[in-house]
Amino acid sequence: SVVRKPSLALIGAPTDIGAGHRGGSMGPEALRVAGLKQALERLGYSVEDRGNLNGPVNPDQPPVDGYRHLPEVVEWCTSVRDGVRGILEDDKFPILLGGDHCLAIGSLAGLAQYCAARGEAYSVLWLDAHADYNTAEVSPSGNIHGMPLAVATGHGPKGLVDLGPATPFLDPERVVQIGIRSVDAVEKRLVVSSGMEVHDMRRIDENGMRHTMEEALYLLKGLGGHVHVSFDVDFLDPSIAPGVGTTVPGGPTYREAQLCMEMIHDSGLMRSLDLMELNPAYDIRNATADLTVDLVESLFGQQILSRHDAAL
Ligand code: EXY
Ligand code: MN
Ligand code: MN
Ligand code: MN
Repeated sequence: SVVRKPSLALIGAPTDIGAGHRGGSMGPEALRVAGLKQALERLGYSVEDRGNLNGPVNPDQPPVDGYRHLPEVVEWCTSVRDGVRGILEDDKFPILLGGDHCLAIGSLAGLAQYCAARGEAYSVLWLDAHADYNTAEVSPSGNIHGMPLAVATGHGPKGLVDLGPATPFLDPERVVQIGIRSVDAVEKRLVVSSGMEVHDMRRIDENGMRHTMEEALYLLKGLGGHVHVSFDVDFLDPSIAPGVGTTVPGGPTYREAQLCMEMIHDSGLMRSLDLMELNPAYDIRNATADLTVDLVESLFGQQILSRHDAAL
């Protein structure tokens, strides 16, 4: 049977408000310059570019009560929430162009509102070098891009934890993380006790990417409902993706990353996507944006040869 390709809608959030370094605000445009829309259209998708959301400028201030730029982050995440929910309500597939990972609080809240209105469950596949599970009490930086999953699962400031239809708006038992290799001291304890399924780089070293993704996708398939992929580009090894704000050595190789994306595509589970933490200020010739687009093509079905036996 021919599966109808979803209509895709890009939405940019040009801000680095939650990050430790400036430059993520250029991420959306870098992805456009790298030809994201055209690449997806070549694969047969209809792609609408809804342009960029607006929000406050980055005031570049130190943390207040453990959070950097909390009021501005609330404004940006509210805008992202409404933009992503609007795309879903238009029966389209949202692709959020970041911008730093604090914005995933908005995309998750918008998805949660959409799913709650339909009595549907949702789960999250989180590709990242970082667990993003810090709280103000234990964060070494106060940067909210290190906190989105803690916030979504109810551990965060009032202005953010209540952005969804209820608090919490994400069940940690419905979160699978891939590629984790940088977790702070106390954050480790929070992650281990959270109930999230974490496939860190050690497990990937031992089991390989194929087995890791088979396990992850099997779990997500079993959970049922909408699957949201949050792709933090610093998931990738810095040797292939230097254009990010927070590099961590020892990430997936180009081939491991391609296999990861192709297996997500083959599973048919993905219903929405974040492309986060691209920071072309740390790049030359926009190479990381080009690589990101290349991997997104695999997420949406590009294959080396016509595949005869899908991985799943
Ligand atoms: N764990 C560190 C912190 O909380 O400041 C670094 C977080 C980096 C988060 C990037 C988006 O993935
Ligand atoms: Mn992240
Ligand atoms: Mn990260
Ligand atoms: Mn390609």
